Amino acid sequence: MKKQLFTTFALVSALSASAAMAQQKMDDMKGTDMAKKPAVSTPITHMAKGTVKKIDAKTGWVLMAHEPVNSMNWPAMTMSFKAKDKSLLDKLAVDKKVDFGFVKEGEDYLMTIVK
Ligand SMILES: [Cu+2]
Repeated sequence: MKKQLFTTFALVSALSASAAMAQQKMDDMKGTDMAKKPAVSTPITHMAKGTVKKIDAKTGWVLMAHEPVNSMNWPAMTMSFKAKDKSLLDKLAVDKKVDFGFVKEGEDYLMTIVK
């Protein structure tokens, strides 16, 4: 009996939680472009600061020692990003510290902005 009551309670909480979440989502979308346009998944651009470690001009892969990225929940680390287009590489040089933006694309991180 006790167990059954608990199960019912858990179910009701789960249902109201998801209803609340759905409501929250709607509120978030109000006044944004997403509310008007059909849902096209636009990748989020994450901004980071980092020092260029290596550049592979042939493949466009760049090794970066980046500072923590809060929007990704990342600590500081050294990892590779793929430059979205080769013109971004012109703004990079080994040991240069840059602000850059990237998006997650499949399993890769695509560098889309270099400041
Ligand atoms: Cu990283």
